[in-house]
Amino acid sequence: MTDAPASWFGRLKAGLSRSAGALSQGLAGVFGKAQVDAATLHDLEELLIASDLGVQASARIAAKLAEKRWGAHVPAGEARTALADAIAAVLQPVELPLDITTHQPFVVLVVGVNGTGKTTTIGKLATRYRAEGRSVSLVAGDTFRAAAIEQLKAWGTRAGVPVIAREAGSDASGLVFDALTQAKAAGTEVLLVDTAGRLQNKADLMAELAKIVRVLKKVDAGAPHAVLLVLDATTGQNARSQVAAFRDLVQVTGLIMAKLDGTARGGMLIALAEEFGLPIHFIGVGEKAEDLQPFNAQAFARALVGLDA
Ligand SMILES: Nc1nc2c(ncn2[C@@H]2O[C@H](COP(=O)(O)OP(=O)(O)OP(=O)(O)O)[C@@H](O)[C@H]2O)c(=O)[nH]1
Ligand SMILES: [Mg+2]
Repeated sequence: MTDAPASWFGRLKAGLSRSAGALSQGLAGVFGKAQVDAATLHDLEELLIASDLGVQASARIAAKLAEKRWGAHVPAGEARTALADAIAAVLQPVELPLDITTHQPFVVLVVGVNGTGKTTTIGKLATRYRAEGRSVSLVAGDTFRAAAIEQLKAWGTRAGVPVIAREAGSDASGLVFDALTQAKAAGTEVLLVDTAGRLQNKADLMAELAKIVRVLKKVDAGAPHAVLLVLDATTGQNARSQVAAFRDLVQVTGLIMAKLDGTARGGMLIALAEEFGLPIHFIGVGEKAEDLQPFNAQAFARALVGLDA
């Protein structure tokens, strides 16, 4: 994207304003009235629901704004700020950093449906942890496609970290078993395991993922120490079924929302926070290594309603 603003916040804000149901645009109409009354708050609640926030979170946010007892016209900036604060309050509980210092090697299994941004996210995480001076290894657990292995190797080269891989078509569980054994012996601090994308309703592929987890536990009963589900922020309601399915099968411990710089449906993140309460560790706002940011509830809420950082 050549017209993308330079800062990560700018890319986030631009992405969140780009989708058809963007909240920031709809707000001008809702808060533009002379009186802020019950009807306005009803309209706001409808707008929040239409912007993918979900019925429960939308009701909670509207109720919080009703407490303001605004009488006459409220300046747009004040209304947006109050809304951002109410949204941030819903998101605050899931703003939880990923602590990779509790075990060694700390095994991160990255899962999700096809094309959400798993491999890219691993590359970004590797870059981040390397910059912190940690020893990192990547595991090319997507053994289905040669291109997937090459993609991870390219990230490994860029980040300056080794990639443990086998030829395409190999058994992913066997590779993962050897990789963790090797990482333990080498004293690696962080092991990032890539997996093939799989639809949450494909039982055989999901069973294969469960097998990867079982095999990791044979080497280290506590592994994987984090199971991160990468979601594509341009996805709508299907994200809910992705979270439910992966959570039930491989005990997802946290979420990463990628592609928030695209035509992102950011309201979804709020619905997921309300429904599942899973930590949101990072957001992706671009394709480059530096485009992974720790999730910040306040910043996200402000960008979503169209305010500046
Ligand atoms: N704009 C943008 N693009 C992203 C982001 N994260 C990933 N992508 C792009 O999305 C595409 C898919 O990313 P991958 O990392 O290959 O996704 P994946 O989940 O590993 O895909 P599979 O292995 O095929 O399931 C690539 O073109 C990435 O560059 C992001 O945060 N923003
Ligand atoms: Mg991949």
